[in-house]
Amino acid sequence: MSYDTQPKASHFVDGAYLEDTAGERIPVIYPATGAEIGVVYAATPAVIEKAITSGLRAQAEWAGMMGVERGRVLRRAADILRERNRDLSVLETYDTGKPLQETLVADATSAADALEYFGGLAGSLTGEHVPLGADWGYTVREPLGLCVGIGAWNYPTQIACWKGAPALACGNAMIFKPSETTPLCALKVAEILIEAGAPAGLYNVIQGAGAVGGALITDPRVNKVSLTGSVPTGQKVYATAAAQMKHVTMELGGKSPLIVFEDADIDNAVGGAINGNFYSSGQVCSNGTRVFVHEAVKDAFLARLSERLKGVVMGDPMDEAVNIGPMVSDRQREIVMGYIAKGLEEGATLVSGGTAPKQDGFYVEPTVFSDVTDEMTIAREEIFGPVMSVLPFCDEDEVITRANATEFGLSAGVFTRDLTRAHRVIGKLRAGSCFINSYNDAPVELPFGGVKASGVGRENSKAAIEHYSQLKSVFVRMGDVEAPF
Ligand code: TXE
Repeated sequence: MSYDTQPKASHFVDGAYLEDTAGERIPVIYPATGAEIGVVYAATPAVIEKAITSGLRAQAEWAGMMGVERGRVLRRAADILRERNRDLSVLETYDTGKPLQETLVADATSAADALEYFGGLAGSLTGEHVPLGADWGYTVREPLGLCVGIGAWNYPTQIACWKGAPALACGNAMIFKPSETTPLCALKVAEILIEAGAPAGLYNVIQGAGAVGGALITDPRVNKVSLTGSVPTGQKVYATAAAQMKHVTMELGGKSPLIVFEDADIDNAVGGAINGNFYSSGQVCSNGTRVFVHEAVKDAFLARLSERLKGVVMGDPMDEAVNIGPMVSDRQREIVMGYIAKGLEEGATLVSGGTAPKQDGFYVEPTVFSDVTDEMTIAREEIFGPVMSVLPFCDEDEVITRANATEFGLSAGVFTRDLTRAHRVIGKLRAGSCFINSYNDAPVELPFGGVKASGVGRENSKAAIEHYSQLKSVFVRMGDVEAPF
């Protein structure tokens, strides 16, 4: 397949590609081969300044437009993303290594959903009238101003739009900094927004690692930061934002429980566990990596899982028959292999996988451990790779306590045919995004986000509007003002 992976320039600022090779060189590595397929340069102070000044100028113009006009631009961008889905999916695969089989249905399409959904909402963002006896008041929903989005490397197109679409719908401008590991896809989003009619500067993309992210969020002209990343980075970014009282949305890590009760449909539960551990080679923040399986069905669950694992096709992610691609980077492969070694060392039983095939690219086999205990490292820390831990349990109260015994609280899932138990258990699990008889669905209509260390705020749905706008309230006196003197 011939495809030009070298972007026209590193950044997209003020409506056009922009280059400044004085910044740190960032190689773009194709995870399936380890080959360098492009290069970008980290934003210099001059690039950052241009991103901020053009963003401020565009925001003033954009906020003055009618909501339906803003919405039309977003919905046009959604249409363009869908028309170019195949090209954008190929690029997503080059950027991340995720199989084309996945990227064709999960990345540009999900990004388009966000633009379409928030484009539709843009015209109905209103305040309210508040009667106050003879007087009255009203509220106005106003944009925050200039927002910064900082992305992780697992869903570069989706994250660029999950942050950009609600921000723009509310009348803000955004500067998006992709992860330095996957710099390509967000540039296409910026290009498409211009094509759809967004004013130059409204959605700028600049490259770089933590230093560039840090420079953006310490600038007093920036009003909000939305980060998808690890908990340690979230803590740093949140603290930096707090110093200037900026708004934040934090989508961070997880170590989520997926509970399979003895009355569950085992095939569906196995399907949920596969989706919640091996999709995108396990590089998904909401993954249900602690699979609690009732003792009575543990053997049946593992037997069916082993059977289904025969369907793994690992290899060239551009081959649409392939359903497991490489890790995003050599570093990530090393991190994952380190956790697999820890699992073996601490006495978990290896059911399948466990090795990194000796071939080009950063591959790790889908790996399942059983007899995992709550204290083991693989049951406590986010691995961010294709490693499933199966933990047996006997009793509902016991499994709820164990499921909640984590610093994280992003997601949780329950498989059972008992309707009341499903809702009772979900009600007691401390997690933001939950699933009953399913795992890892993320429709734009439902809020997405975590509790505890997994984050602050919500993406998607009407809830995201709260995180990209603020209310002004206005008291209107109809009579005379009474004063003490
Ligand atoms: O993430 P980071 P990394 C986990 C996963 C992975 C580990 C490290 O376990 O192995 O984190 O991945 C930017 N100010 N997750 O290093 O460091 C950074 O440039 C401002 C889970 O890629 O959290 C990138 O754009 N920005 C997670 C983004 O933050 C800063 C998804 C995330 O980087 C910054 C990704 C700073 N001081 C990794 N430091 C999930 N659960 O979704 C870094 N950045």
